[in-house]
Amino acid sequence: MTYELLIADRSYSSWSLRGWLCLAAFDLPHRLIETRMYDPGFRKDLAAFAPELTGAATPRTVPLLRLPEGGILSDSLAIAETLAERHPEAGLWPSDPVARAQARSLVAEMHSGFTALREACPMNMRVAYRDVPVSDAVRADLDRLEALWAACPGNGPWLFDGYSLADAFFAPVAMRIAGYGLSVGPRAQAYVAAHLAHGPLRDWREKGLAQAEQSTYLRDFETVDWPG
Ligand SMILES: N[C@@H](CCC(=O)N[C@@H](CS)C(=O)NCC(=O)O)C(=O)O
Repeated sequence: MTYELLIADRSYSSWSLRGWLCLAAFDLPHRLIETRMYDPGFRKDLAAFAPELTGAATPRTVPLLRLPEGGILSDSLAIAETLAERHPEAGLWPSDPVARAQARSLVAEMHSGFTALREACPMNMRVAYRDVPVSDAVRADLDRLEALWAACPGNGPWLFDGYSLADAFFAPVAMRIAGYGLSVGPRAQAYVAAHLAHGPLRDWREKGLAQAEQSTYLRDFETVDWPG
């Protein structure tokens, strides 16, 4: 028995990516099931993944995690916390209690915030742009991200000592900064580069490129080569 994770479009579904990184970046065994968000079968796939949840309880979003012993989790934050609790040896959170509290706070803020950036720059791991206009609200989100990242104690490529759930939750933001060519300072650029070089994320992107493109996510900016 292993975890089962239902995800959608790899190029576009940022919450799917977070849910998957919570497993894949920590080598937790899982079976992946894939659906497509704009496919007429999307709702049916969600219902089929969790047949015990019916009516208004039927899941509406991805990712969905099924525990080996049963039980469905329908939110990436719950997936992160549950996996960390079940696999303390895998180091999903930093081991130091203060660092762990800081990492939890970052993940919670990512889960509930940065809406201007998320709305203006939907994740699209297939294409990179240049000269993307940046609103004041998006700039404020980027400034906040840079400040939060700079306040982290990690000495290596990641926010804490070793890859943690905080990095998993910021991976889609790093992809937005890379893909939309958003200007950030050298330290944040190095952090984005670490994500671009991260093996699991590169593998996820490659597999996404093999899927059909969704024109909904294309923007009318000048394109450049993917930076990673
Ligand atoms: N709070 C949820 C958000 C999940 C979410 O919004 N997923 C998007 C894909 S990235 C989705 O399933 N959208 C389909 C829809 O809203 O119909 C989480 O953290 O997992």
